[in-house]
Amino acid sequence: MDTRSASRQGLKIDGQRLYHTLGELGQIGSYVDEETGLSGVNRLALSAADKQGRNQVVTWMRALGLSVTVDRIGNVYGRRAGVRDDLPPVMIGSHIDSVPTAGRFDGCLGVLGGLEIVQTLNANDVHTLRPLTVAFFTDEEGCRFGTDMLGSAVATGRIALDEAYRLRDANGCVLVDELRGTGFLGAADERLTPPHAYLECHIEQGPVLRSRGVDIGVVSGVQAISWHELTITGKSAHAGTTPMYLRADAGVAAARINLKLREMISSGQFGNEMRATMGAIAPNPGLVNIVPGKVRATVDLRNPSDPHMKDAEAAIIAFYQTVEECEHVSIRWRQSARTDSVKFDDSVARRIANGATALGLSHEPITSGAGHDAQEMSRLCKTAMVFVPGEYDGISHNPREYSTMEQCARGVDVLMAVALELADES
Ligand code: HGY
Ligand code: MN
Ligand code: MN
Repeated sequence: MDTRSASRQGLKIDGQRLYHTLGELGQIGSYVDEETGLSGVNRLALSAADKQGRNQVVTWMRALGLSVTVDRIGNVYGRRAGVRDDLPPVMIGSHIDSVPTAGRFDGCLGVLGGLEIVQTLNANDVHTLRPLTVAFFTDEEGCRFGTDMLGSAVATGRIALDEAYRLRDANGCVLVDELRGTGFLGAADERLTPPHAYLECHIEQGPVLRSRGVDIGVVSGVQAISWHELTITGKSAHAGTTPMYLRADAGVAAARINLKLREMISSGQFGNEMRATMGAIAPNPGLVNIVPGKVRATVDLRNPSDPHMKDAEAAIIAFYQTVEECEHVSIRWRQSARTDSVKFDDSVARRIANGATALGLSHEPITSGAGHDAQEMSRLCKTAMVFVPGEYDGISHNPREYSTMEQCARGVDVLMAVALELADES
């Protein structure tokens, strides 16, 4: 069968249908954000909302005629047969789990964009030489069980399945039990057979593309990521009667570490693109008239340079010791996530740039500030990403997250053009 049927020339997805599907999935786990009055999304990994979202996407996969496979870490693969169905597929994927204060685009654009491509190919009777697989990976965000890109890291061998199964959330819930509870503890081998290529379309989640008026980001790679979980233990004491010199204030210790991160960045000693965040700061008992005896906190370091990242990690770990001595506290810390910087495949990135040009879209190379499943998949096969701009400075992990229908449709049109090229490679 000729795989290059004429109908694929100038093929475009249905942007309205894509946007509608994004809105439908965005209703699952939706809540009204107090601060903005906007509808946010809370589909924490393996929560009831995530289960509902998963079932919805699997229903859409099956309605498109995809054969669905669920593996032992809950990754879901929807496969569209190729003329040469024996060949490794081209895979399009991302995630549908979210942070608790999400918008409706992060991750979902990549998964629903893949389904929109399948629907467009079906509608135009386009057959590809290679199979096409649309995937969503378990717990990309990492904010519930403490380590990001979990499903794709297990699929590509960076994290062992039993290590993933033992992870616990802040309430002590064990990952494997939560996975079983969603009904997505599958039977398929979690170690993925390398696809021919992997593509991911994602919102930029930052201000660069929109501020430059660029339609498409050709993602060259992802910066290094390092997460620490800190347990700072001091001494709870009366806020009024305890003299300052007798205190072991875990709250001050956490504050000093947070300020140190800011000083490290302004020093320029770790390059001028380092980013650091103390996202979680939970004092205990957390009451107005008690010196906090314990603080659980997190440190999130990002740096496009691996050597600078290593230096920054060494510097902040040394500072933990300084704070222990000065504030008379103890600090236990755990490396909860760690990935080196990743460079994507030049040939696929070039195809994305050429695809954008052929569609009359402007494009620029960009390094991803956020982590993505693509960085894990790049260990298995040639991989690259398509970024679309976001409004409101590209804000993300916030209900204000917003990309227009045109921005989303353009990204998925480029994704489809490149996927079709790669799917015809023998
Ligand atoms: O944290 C990240 O970069 C991604 O959103 N999980
Ligand atoms: Mn994401
Ligand atoms: Mn995210």
